[in-house]
Amino acid sequence: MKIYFAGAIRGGRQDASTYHAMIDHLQTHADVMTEHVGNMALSDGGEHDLTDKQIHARDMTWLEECDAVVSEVTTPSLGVGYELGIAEKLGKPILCLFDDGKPGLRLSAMLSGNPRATVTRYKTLEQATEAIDLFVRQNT
Ligand code: 6K6
Repeated sequence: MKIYFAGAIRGGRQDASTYHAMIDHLQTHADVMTEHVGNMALSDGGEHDLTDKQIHARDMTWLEECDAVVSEVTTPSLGVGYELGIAEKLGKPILCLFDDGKPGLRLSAMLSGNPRATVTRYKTLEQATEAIDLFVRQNT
């Protein structure tokens, strides 16, 4: 199973270690196409090898090729929101994971009210990985 993992990059890297742990867990079940999202050395403004145009083209191809999308949506990100809109139109199963333990953050109604997305609010990484396991089982 090919998983497209989405998480904030220019939106902010404060949750990068959480993305890393989720990707590590996902890799015990599946092929994660976007492993770089969990790379803790990747900053929101860091150097990279590809132009923005190449990043967009590559990520759109991977979205078309994936079997499902898993996203961590606590840090708001234009790129993640865009990817989720495209994934919905492509008919991909979508899991959105939102850390409910962080004060002052509210999930967009475009996700929390979206019947095409499975939205899980978690407080511990264990709760998030349980939701990932269930989502993978239901979509394999
Ligand atoms: C490194 C530092 C700054 O930019 C980079 C390299 N950029 C990206 N590389 C790979 N995927 C990217 C990059 N920028 C955005 N994306 C995609 O959009 C990822 O799949 C993420 O899920 C999402 C993040 O969007 P923003 O708006 O938070 O950057």
